[in-house]
Amino acid sequence: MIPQHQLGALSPWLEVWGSGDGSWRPTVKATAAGCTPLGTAETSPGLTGCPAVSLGPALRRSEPGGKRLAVSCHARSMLRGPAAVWAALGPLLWACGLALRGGMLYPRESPSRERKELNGLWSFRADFSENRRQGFEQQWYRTPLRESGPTLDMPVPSSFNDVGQDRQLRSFVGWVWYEREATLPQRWTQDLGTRVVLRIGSAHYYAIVWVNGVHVAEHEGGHLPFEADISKLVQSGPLASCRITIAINNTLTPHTLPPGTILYQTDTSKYPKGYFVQNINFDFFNYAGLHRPVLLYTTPTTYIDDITVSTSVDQDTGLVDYQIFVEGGEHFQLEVRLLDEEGKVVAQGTGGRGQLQVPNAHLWWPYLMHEHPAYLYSLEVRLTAQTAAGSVSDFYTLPVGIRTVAVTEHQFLINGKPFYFHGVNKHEDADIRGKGFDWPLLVKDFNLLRWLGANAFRTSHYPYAEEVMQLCDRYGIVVIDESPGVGIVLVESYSNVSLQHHLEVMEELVRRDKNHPAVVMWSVANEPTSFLKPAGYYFKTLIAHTKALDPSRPVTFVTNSNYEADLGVPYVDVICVNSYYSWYHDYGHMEVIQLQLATQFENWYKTYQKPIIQSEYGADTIAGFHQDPPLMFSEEYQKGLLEQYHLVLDQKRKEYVVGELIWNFADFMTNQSPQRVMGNKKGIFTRQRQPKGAAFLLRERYWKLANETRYPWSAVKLQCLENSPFTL
Ligand code: GCB
Repeated sequence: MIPQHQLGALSPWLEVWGSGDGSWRPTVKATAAGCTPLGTAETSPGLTGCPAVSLGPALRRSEPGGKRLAVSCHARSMLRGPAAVWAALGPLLWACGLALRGGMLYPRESPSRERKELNGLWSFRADFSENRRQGFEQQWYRTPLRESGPTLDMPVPSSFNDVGQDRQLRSFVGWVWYEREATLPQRWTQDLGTRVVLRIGSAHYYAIVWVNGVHVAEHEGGHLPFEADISKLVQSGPLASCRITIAINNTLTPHTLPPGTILYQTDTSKYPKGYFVQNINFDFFNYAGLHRPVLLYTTPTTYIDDITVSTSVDQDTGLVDYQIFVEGGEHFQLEVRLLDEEGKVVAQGTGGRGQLQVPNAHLWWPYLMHEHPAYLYSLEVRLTAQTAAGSVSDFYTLPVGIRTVAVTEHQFLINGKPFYFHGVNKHEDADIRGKGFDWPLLVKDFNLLRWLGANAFRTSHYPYAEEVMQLCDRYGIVVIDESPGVGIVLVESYSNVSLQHHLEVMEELVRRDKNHPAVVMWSVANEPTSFLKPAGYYFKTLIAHTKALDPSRPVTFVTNSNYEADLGVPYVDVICVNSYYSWYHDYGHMEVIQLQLATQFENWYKTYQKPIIQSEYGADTIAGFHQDPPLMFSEEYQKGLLEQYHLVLDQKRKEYVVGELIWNFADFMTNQSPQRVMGNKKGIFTRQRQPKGAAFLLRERYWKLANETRYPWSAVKLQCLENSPFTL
């Protein structure tokens, strides 16, 4: 049992526990740790169906860090069985889930919008105090961080783990504190018609934000952006600068995504007092910090808050349905224009929703599927609002690709044509910066993808930076967009608290990525224990919710369960299967691969009649290890194993297999273990992006596949010419 005072130190939220008597008047048991009660309070049903929670004084005084209210149904209700619980709770949780408000448009400059990047060096301190709460007890956010103790220089964006020489910081679990001053242009602080927004691209895992000592935002989950309107704060005084403080906690629990657990070691003959480690069930290092750009941007006070675009095709005419959401005012007009790549207006409209028709539309095609892939139009939105101060305008331009996606019993169709995924799985991972966003790395990766002839990747195992998705749109690299639902293994991770959070994460992901033509499918999870009893309801709910959020794209999760036992696959549109024949079993016996792989495909297909993607396969390989005849970990073994897979894939892709994604694009860092030699070495490129032998093998294969599957069929052969491939 974990000592409660210590759990309290690490777990940043409160929970609301339902009484589960069916009437939904749950009592609130608030805990700073999910364990230690701070107080109780009665609740009453809210208007939206969400429980309106009124908190007792103990709770209102709750410690910093204890903020999030989650809805959970435990104990007594569970005794009555999941079905009864869900009959009562399901609709409520859905209603809560759908309550996510506001848009998350990527902050672009326009005549009405400015942006100021806050990347660079921030002040930093990890709270090594025993309960990790000294920062809250001493209110480090109140005054400049340097006044409460020593600070380090920390680059942003970057993970904090690998930039220093301190072993303890590398594996630190708990709260870390970031701070920097930002000087603001005078107009931002003096023009009350300007809205100033602070945007954080990704803070892993739980973040609390203060500006000039005032709490402005909180967010759970790395990998997705969040923001705070700080206009009032920066416009209320004589200051032309503001101090931004961000506290981040990388503690994972069974209910976070990804989940994790804290293990306290209490045997004092073996471990020092208070010793604990964080355990995870996923195979990558839990890098933490401010991983993506932090920036300030402006809009007018009446502004374009969100745009949703969905496209379809009627013969040669492209149809662009749009919906625009405005905040901050009631009286406004909206005009939209769609421009082609030459800047010519091809369609226009007015109002908050409508359909634009584009005769002879250039469709958005994947890389190597068409001679002009990735055609992007620009949707220019202009808002004119009447305010007390007169008329103001807001402008936002969104890239739009016109394309369709569909799934049949045995095909994945893009623009009505069969699409075969030949690509990779990636990680956001590199030396020193960890998961920190880095343009040179990103451009290198895209150059390698195109060199390889890859037309797709999966964002294994969490959403990637927005800039990555933008490049996919521009280059035609098709994306299976995955949530951080990786390592869902424990039965507690199927609880209602977990499901509620997972629903919210899917909302945040769809809200962020819905307009990217490159995104063709959502993946809600990777390798969950989908054979466990609660998995059926969990995935049914999660997938249905994701489809409700975005009816235009198929939804999947990636399985490694047995085809007869998997309780989630009945709900997916495409079956994504991971397998490691002759790697994690039958070690060294490549001769069994063909039989085992063919059986795998046949079993899944005969059970479900759905298209299948081989979503992972591969072998750890130490670059430079050679052995012939091949032995495990040599470059020859990696190539040999892939070749065996390819023999079967070449048969089954004529039937119902619609893709193959190698594990992995590049070597990446993991936790230390006897199975990992400074990380996972299944990359076809090293962590420094140099090719192993398998990269050349795959390159030959992918270009051959591209030539077989391109559209429109022409006599012209595709060839890779440095960075600008294409036809000869
Ligand atoms: C898997 C996981 C991936 C691991 C990989 C491996 O099935 O999805 O996260 O890294 O296997 O190399 O074991």
